[in-house]
Order: sequence, then C-alpha cells, then structure tokens
Amino acid sequence: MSFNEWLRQDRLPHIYCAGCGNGTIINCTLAAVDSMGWKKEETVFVSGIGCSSRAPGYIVTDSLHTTHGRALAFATGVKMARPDLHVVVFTGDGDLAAIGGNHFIHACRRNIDITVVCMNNQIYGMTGGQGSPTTPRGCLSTTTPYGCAEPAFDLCELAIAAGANYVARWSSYHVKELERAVKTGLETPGLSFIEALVQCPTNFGRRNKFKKVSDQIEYIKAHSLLKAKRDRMLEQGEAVPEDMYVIGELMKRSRPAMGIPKKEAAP
Ligand SMILES: Cc1ncc(C[n+]2csc(CCOP(=O)(O)OP(=O)(O)O)c2C)c(N)n1
Ligand code: SF4
Repeated sequence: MSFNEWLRQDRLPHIYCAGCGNGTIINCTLAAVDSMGWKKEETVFVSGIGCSSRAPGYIVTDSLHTTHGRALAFATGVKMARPDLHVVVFTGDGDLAAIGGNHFIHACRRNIDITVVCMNNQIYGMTGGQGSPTTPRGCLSTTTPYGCAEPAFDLCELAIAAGANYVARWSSYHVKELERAVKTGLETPGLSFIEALVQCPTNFGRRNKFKKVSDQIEYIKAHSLLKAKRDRMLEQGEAVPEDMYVIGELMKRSRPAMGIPKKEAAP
C-alpha cells in the first residue's frame, strides 16, 4: 500500500496557499500511519478549526472536523468509546494552545492513547493572522502590530509537564525525522505529542520579513538546535539563545495510559 492511497483525490484541489507547510506535515503523518500497516476502517482523524485542522477532510478514513479548540475532547470521546480504533489528531497552535489549552493539558494528564500532530505556524492562519500563544516575542501579527511583547508558550514543555508519554519537535524542513517521530508516537501507548514548525507565507512570513517561502524554512532550519546539543550547552554553562527551537525526541516514558484496548483473557 502507498500512503498516497490515504488521500481523498476527490477533495482536491486543497485550500492551502502556495508554499504552505501544512501539506508536508500531512504527508509525513500519512507515511507514518501507512508504515504501521493500519487499516483505514480502524483509523480515525480528528481536528478542530483552522487551516491545519482542515487536514482530516483530505484523508480517506472516518474523520471528525470539530469545533475550534475541541479536537482533543472529541478524540478522547472516540478513543474511550472505541479503544480498538487508532486516533490521530491534527491541530494548530491556536486551536490547541489558546481556545483548546485546557483540553490539551488534561488530555496529556490523562495520557490518553492518541497521537497529536500540531502544525505550529506561530500565528492564526485561517482568520487572517492574529497573534497566537506561540507567536515569538517581537513578531508582527494583526494583533501585535508593534511586535509581540509576550513570551511564547513552549508546547512541548507544556505536554511534558502535563504528563504525555511521547513528545517530539521537528519542522517542515526535517521531513524524515518528522515521519520517524510520528511513527514512534503512533507506536507509543499514551498521549504522543509531535510539534511540527511550519511556514505560513501568507500570514506569518509576509508580515515578518520572509520574502520567499524558502526564507522562512531556512530561518527555522538555522534556528533549530538538537536537544543533545542544547543539553551539552547547558552542562557547559552556556546560555541557550531564546530564539532557538529545541528539536528532537524530548520525552519518551511509560506512564499509565488511558484508552488502551483490554487484552483478551487467556483461554
Ligand atoms: C469558538 C470559535 N472562536 C473563534 C473561531 C475563529 N477561528 C477559526 S480558526 C481560528 C484560528 C486558527 O488558528 P490555528 O489553530 O493556529 O490554525 P491555523 O489556521 O494557523 O492552521 C479562529 C480564531 C471559531 N471558528 N470558533
Ligand atoms: S494562511 Fe498560512 S497556514 Fe493557512 S493555508 Fe495559507 S499559508 Fe497555510
């Protein structure tokens, strides 16, 4: 089977702008799902609202496109009612961490057995470019015309502190690493959180001096710092610059998870 078979050709063309990073993340996720050998009728994709949350509509499985911020609440319901199903959530930084923030921390606390892929473009894409909880300090958006003054949420730190079993961060540049991380997330019982930094040329790039799509991808690449290197820097007492994105596998543990199918009793 090829992962292309997971895409609904009848839904094309898609709504994404030219150069949007979301397509790359969908490809990586579908390649990981396909490599698990899962059946389409056993796999459900769930999302909230936003450009990123349109993803399940392009996939040939049952899917739920829910209310803004509520993807994890719906996904929890699906998994608790049908623990035999594989549940994958697509979400955006606004959907997950602003309106959906409480659902995020409690899904991690419960450590429910779902995989969450967050396309973090650091802005509200669908509604025209308002600042989100991950908009970096100093960056421009329609609601931060003088530069965002607030510190950004670190979504991975949040997921780790709240209790998720697997947490990783990559980007639309790191396609192979991202695919492997999603696969590890799918294999790991409990909540897996994979953050993918993505370029949004229309609403983030355009306002923040990234003239070409590739400029923003290059920026993300140049500001990515492998966790192992970050740890070495800290050990040596070196300061880690605030504008670096720590990438890699940030947590893998086996806290008790919810929504795991019960094993058949031995005869
Ligand atoms: C209750 C509610 N509030 C606000 C909105 C408007 N709204 C739709 S998408 C969105 C932001 C989406 O941003 P994000 O989750 O970062 O996704 P992106 O579009 O950037 O992928 C907002 C505020 C809504 N649909 N419902
Ligand atoms: S607004 Fe941004 S996130 Fe939304 S489709 Fe366009 S480039 Fe992608």
